[in-house]
Amino acid sequence: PRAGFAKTSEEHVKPLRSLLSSPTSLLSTLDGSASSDDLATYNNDWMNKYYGQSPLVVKPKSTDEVSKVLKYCYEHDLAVVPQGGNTGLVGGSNPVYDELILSTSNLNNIRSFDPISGVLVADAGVILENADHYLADKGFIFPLDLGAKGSCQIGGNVATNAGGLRLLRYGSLHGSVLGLEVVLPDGTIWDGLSTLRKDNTGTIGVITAVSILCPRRPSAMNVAVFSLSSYEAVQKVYAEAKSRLGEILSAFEFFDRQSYALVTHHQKELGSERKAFETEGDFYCLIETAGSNGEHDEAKLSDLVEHVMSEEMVLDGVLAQDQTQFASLWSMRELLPEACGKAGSVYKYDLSVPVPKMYSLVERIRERLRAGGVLEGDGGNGPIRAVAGYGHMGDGNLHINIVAEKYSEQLEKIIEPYIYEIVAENNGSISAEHGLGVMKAPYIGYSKSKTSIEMMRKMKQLFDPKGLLNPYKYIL
Ligand code: FAD
Ligand code: 2HG
Ligand code: ZN
Repeated sequence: PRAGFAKTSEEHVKPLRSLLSSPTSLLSTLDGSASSDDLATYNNDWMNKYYGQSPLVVKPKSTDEVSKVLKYCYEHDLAVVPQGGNTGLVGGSNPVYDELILSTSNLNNIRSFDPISGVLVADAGVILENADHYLADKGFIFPLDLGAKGSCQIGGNVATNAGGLRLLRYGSLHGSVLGLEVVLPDGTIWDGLSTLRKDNTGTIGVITAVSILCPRRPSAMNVAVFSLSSYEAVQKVYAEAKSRLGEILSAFEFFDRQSYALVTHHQKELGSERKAFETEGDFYCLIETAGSNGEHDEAKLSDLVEHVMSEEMVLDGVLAQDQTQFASLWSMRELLPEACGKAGSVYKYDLSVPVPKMYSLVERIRERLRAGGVLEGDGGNGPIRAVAGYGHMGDGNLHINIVAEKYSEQLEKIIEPYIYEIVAENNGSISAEHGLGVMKAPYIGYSKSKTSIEMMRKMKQLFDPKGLLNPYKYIL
């Protein structure tokens, strides 16, 4: 039920607008400055699974404005949801009831870049792809890449500690975060931009700027995709890739036949050409190399390709010959969330499981759905259309996307908490990289001990004593 916060009502519109330098920085159905359709983009999530009811969005243009808005909300007991690009996949970025939405979209300046140290200081609302393009011009790279790069914002990335496609190379994003500027729930601005720390805030403050250590952009990159006959074969190729590519291995992703079918269909609809495999398989893996000497890297990758082909570890392989093919091979993996979304309503699970056991979870979920009478064979026209398994093999991070005809309580009950039980059985985590949000708040006990949860609760209480920031999420 809705907690006892004040209602986000009309009386707050004028005072809040007066805190903002531009009248267009406040959108509300309460004064007719926006329609409910205008607000739907902010209220609804990327999957169309979570729908908020907020009548008010503020889009401050400076840290100072964020501070004034939060101070006002604190004094008037208004709950607030910070929102970046709204690409989160666990319902964390949307209101549950009428919480005010504080969007960081208008905080979008790059503040500084030092080409000697590689330190980038930028506003939280800078879109990830824009930050990376800016860095590319200077020979640097953002130490995070993910399929949502065109919309997600670096503040949102840091708040969720997003993992992404190159964690294998650059490590956890928090390892690259040198500092943050944060506005606390009562409006206090904490300038931690120049200090060396790797802490994130998420629900205990609004990140307004980040300082990030960016590596040099590798001058030579290549990618290969293989089709394989079994998950065991994927593991063998992974071991070979690690030993034969060593320091130039920068990503190792895998996906199954069901994922491949969905993405192939989606790419056809998009009209994008892609080199097909002569022999398709039950599994696919994508290997990326990144280094500083093209010839050396190519020799290593060719050696790997030759080896896995001659040892019949793979069925077929495609190696990118140019930049266009590089992007097109990557798109096979990057477009997977979108491909699943186009095929139906998707139940997404983002799990950490020991690599050898990873795929058995996908099989167990399929069995469970078949036993429940909602999945026939591999899918098709029943309530469940497909179960796709893919993920960041190198990070032990499995994504299960259950594509349903529509979201229903009956389906959810078949899947949850069963899926979390089998994760706990395997000592895994129910949230590898996407966070807990609304979706997993009731299930945190499957991955965290009572003591850890209590510590998190105390931290939250310390920074946000009124519990105004992003309520109903994360910890209940
Ligand atoms: P939002 O979705 O707006 O917010 C996410 C959470 O962060 C919310 O709880 C919100 O309240 C909070 N938040 C946002 N901004 C701030 C701020 N400035 N201060 C405090 N809190 C804030 N995730 C991965 O980890 N790896 C992937 O490979 C990956 N791929 C994706 C691919 C696609 C196609 C999509 C749609 C999503 C993917 N994600 C992935 C999910 C991922 O969490 C987000 O894409 C991204 O990190 C969220 O950034 P955002 O700006 O959209 O944040
Ligand atoms: C990815 O790895 C993202 O593509 C999204 O983390 C995963 O949509 C998903 O389940
Ligand atoms: Zn992922």
